[in-house]
Amino acid sequence: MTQTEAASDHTPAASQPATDMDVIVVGAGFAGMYLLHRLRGLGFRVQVMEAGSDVGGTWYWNRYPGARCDVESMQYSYQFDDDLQQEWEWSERYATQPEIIRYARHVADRFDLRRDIRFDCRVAAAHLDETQDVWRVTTEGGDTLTTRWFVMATGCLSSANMPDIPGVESFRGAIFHTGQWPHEDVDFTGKRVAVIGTGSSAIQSIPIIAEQAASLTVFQRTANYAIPARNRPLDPEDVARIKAHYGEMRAQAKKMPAGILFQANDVSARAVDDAERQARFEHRWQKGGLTFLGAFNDLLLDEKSNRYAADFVRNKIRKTVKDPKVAELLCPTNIIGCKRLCVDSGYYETFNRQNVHLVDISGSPIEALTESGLRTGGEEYAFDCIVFATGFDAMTGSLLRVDIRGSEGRPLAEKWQEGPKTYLGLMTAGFPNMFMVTGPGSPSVLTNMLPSVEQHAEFIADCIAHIAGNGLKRIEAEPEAEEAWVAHGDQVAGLTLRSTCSSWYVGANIPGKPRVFMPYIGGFPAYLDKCAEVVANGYEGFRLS
Ligand code: N01
Repeated sequence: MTQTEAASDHTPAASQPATDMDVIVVGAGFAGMYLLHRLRGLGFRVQVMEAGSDVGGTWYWNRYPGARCDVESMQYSYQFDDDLQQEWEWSERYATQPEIIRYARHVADRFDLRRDIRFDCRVAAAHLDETQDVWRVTTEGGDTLTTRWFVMATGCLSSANMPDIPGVESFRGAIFHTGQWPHEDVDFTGKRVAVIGTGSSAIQSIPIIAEQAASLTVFQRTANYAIPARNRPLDPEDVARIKAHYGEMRAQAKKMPAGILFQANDVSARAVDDAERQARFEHRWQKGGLTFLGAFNDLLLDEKSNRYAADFVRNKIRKTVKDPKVAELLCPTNIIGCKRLCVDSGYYETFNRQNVHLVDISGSPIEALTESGLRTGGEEYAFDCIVFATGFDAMTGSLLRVDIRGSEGRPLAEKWQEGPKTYLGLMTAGFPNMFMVTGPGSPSVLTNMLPSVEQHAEFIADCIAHIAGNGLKRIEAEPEAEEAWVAHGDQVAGLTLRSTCSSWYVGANIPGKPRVFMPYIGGFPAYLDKCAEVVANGYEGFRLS
């Protein structure tokens, strides 16, 4: 359907009550911005509500030192508008957070999005009024707006996880969370700094904080694997080459399991001799980045193959870190890639600095924050600043923090108390006319998020236009289709090593969270095919009425 056809078609049927808005979208990150643009183009009245003061979503909040995307900038960008992708100039292989925010602002200005975004507006509740098929959306400020369609575009990693450690209020120094970094400059010069956590955010920020701080102490519960980024300025010739064939490249990328174009090696790590295996790992290590796991086709499927890759990285850590005891502590023992792989710039080298110390807390959790620092293993440590790089209540956190109630007033939190269930990660049965972008059950965090959110935004916008254009009022996931999708998701998750460890993918980082492998791991192409089939079969698995 063209945009013009839909715009003229979607006018609500006369029997439908007037609502303040046709669509309310929560979140002005890359998903919310594109949804606004697309839905507006289809002729809908759209209101985006955004808790932050500007666009950018996850990149608005995660502005800690060293924050940078670890998907290459030429791929981590919108593709819906060719002029946009031709004109925008990325400066480095991996874009910094400030550059990504500049890009988000540029998109907001270019498509005149701000006039339909309410900033500093956190949504507290969304309740379905089933008598009228209307959602009532209430903000923390107490305003209520009605809407026919309600879309949560709140991101997968946007609900910061602040561990429940006693004494937080007694600490006299400054506390930071990487996912809620202040917008003012933070200067660690001359300060004694603690970083708690060794995930992607910590691994990016630790080398930068170490350069500033008088001393930096890293509290590590689980060692993590990091592959060098090998970041560099982009070569104008490479950029020109990509831009000359951007469409082709994007199409090729969509055929890759993670939606990221790279040279995958379709050979088992077991099928080659040791010399060749080492050479292939070394080649990937020198290239840098997440595609290290593409060195062989079974690194996430076969434990022995995985061990070859893990041993390779452990040996690199031992060669890099001079103090053998520290090196050993930094060597992860779990499956590589089971927790999300990290990409670093000088992380392991940082532990060779005189002012950097590593404290292993795997056997003795942080007992308390004190007035002057923290206590663990019976020892007191004094700090001026404590940085929590402790991650997020991933995938479900930002959805469940809003009081969402669907049919018969049933809270989403109640429906998902045993774990999230969705159809395609887009809708959940019992919550008609409510969509999620990259919800649990979508490939989302296992893919390049930009093409993933674009695909979702297009699916949702086209679906709304289809319903409205056909004089219908309501769409809802069928419980049977949802169960089948959840079962399929569980089945494919069970085939990989990724589901075997205590990661945020399974909710293991949040006490009490049900253990469910949340993202869909069947690959981006399989997911795209499924969505296309669903649409071709008249929104199969959804109940339209
Ligand atoms: O969070 P994490 P993150 N006491 O959950 C530790 C994306 N991302 O913000 O492993 C002590 O990975 C926890 O320990 P453990 C990316 O998808 C992307 O770093 O649970 N420690 C772990 O070490 C990434 O995966 C980019 O034992 C505690 C750390 O804190 C995701 O965001 C950059 C603790 C949390 O690691 C999340 O990354 C940044 C406690 N009570 C993030 N609680 C790029 O694109 C938790 N920990 C580059």
